[in-house]
Amino acid sequence: MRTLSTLSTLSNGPVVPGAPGRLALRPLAGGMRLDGGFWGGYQALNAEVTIPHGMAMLEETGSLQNLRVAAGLAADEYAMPLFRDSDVYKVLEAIAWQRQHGGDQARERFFDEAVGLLRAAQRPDGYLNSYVQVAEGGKRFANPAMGHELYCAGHLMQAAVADLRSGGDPRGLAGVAGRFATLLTELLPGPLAGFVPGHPEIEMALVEFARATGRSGLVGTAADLVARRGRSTLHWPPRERPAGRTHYQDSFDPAYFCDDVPFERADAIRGHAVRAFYLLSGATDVYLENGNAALLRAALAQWDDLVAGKMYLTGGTGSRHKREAFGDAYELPSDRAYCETCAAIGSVMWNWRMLLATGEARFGALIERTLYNGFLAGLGLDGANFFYVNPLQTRSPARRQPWYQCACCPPNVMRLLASLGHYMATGTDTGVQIHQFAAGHLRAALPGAGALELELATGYPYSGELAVRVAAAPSGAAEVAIRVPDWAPDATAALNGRDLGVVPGDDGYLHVRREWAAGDDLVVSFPLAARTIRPSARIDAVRGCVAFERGPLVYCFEGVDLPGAGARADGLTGARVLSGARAAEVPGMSVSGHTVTALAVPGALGPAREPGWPYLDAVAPARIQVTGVELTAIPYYAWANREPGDMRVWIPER
Ligand code: FUB
Ligand code: ZN
Repeated sequence: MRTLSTLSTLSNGPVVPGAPGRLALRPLAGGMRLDGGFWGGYQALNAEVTIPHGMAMLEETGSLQNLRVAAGLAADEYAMPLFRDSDVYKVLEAIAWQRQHGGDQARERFFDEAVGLLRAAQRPDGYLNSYVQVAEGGKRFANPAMGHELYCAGHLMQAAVADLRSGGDPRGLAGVAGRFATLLTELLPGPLAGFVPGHPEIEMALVEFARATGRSGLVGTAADLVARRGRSTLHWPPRERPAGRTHYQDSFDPAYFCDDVPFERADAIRGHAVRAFYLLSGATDVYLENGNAALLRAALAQWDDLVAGKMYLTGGTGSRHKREAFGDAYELPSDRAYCETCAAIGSVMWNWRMLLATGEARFGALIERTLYNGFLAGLGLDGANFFYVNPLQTRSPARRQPWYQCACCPPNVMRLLASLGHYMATGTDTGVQIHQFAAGHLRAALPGAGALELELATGYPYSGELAVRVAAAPSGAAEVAIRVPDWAPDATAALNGRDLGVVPGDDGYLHVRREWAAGDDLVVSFPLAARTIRPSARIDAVRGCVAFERGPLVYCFEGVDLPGAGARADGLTGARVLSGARAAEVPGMSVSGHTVTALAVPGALGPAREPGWPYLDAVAPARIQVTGVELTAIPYYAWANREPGDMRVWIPER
């Protein structure tokens, strides 16, 4: 049985719940230190390339200038969109988390200068929003649906939490955030009593800020904001239109804002995907603090709805470009998939909270699927080019961009990668649970028994072996639990070379409980054979197609890998895999200098143009000449890093 008697050794990561009674698992103090390996490599790339790139882009694209203008230090036009401040906050958050892995003078100088600007721009009563101050003549909270003031305030608070937990000065960024939080505690119950923020984010931020500062009253403010939703007050265009404004380009109903049904009664995941995930994260955080079980019940129901038919194989979400929204169940077109990178990040953030709340392996499994696929595809292998949308099929060449006019995704990637070690493992009073597999180090304090310290070595996701070496052992027995992915039910484990003959428990974890000694070696092997995946027949868009996975990776085909690629104008259009074909592994393929295990799949290519029209009777396919080929699939996250071409995850089976 799991016990969490104390939170005395608090984590310094992004989610640090204060009420042990509501936690099945607790985050580890220090998280997992990522040392090299796949994710350590990405974290280093983030530190060396992605974050500095973000710092430069904030200057180049006017986000910092907006703040200078708001502070009265410069005169300029406001650089839209109106939530630019949030990009600054997310980069600051990334810098703060990254500080936990080693400081850097240039990053810290940037951080301090930005905090100086924020201080200068903040109004004496604590209000801060460069758009409202510069472009709206200071008219505050006039546009609840689209104004993003509390969205930006939430990102400010999350950045401040990261700073506080990474040794920052409590009077610095946290001072700025604290003054805004105080203003909100005055306004929200009073003049803003009917205000519902159009884009959730403030809810989880207030809870985290409460946890990090001890201002527990802010949890009530967050709970109130969650409870306000669901009365269909949010609408665009606004029901009461400002005088003189008649033309609105688009319209958004309450469901887009998750404002159509009170959270506690909502059992469907719907609306704008990022809004939905941020609200779910905030509501789960509120549950973790105040124990309102109706919030957890609704979150669980929405999770079931998500995985039952509103999520792509990659863990990506949002089937509709229009409104960046979830579609109906099984409405999962590959080519029109939106799958915003921020939605993948929001899903990881929420699933981590659900894992802490329930201890159930399915949440760790979804984090894994999303991290390796839907999320990671959003970052180029060079660390400085991004995708905002992550479809599962493109016909025309897709090019990654160094930044976006609406730049929510790139800095979101930065903050997740910088804090990633905190999403890997958890602890209880009697042991540790390893949910994600990475090379690194972790330390779990076990009350009254000392600490269990583990060194983890693995070539995951390309090797299925995870070696766990005990660096320091507690007194008495302790348990190491390792999540066993659904695709590896025949995982094996050996302790100090002796086969343990253990199988995963019904809860999806392999449990090894014993008195550990320093130097003990636990080696778990997950067989990584390539798998052919078939979609439910309910998903119209990919009926008759298959996809391939190996370990946690979803694979895709790129036109650039076709034999004679340059000469084929129709790219992958005529490509098929042979019915029942098995994929063979091709280790050591280089994709722009990044080594992957590719898959070779027996397939066929039709002619560049099919004769006649594309609706064939039963005998007609025989008229179409096909050539046998070996098709190459690479991990989906690595696509669009070579010559531009087409791509598909799902491919017809012949
Ligand atoms: O509205 C702020 C952010 O911009 C959203 O989270 C993204 O979906 C993008 O629309
Ligand atoms: Zn985004």
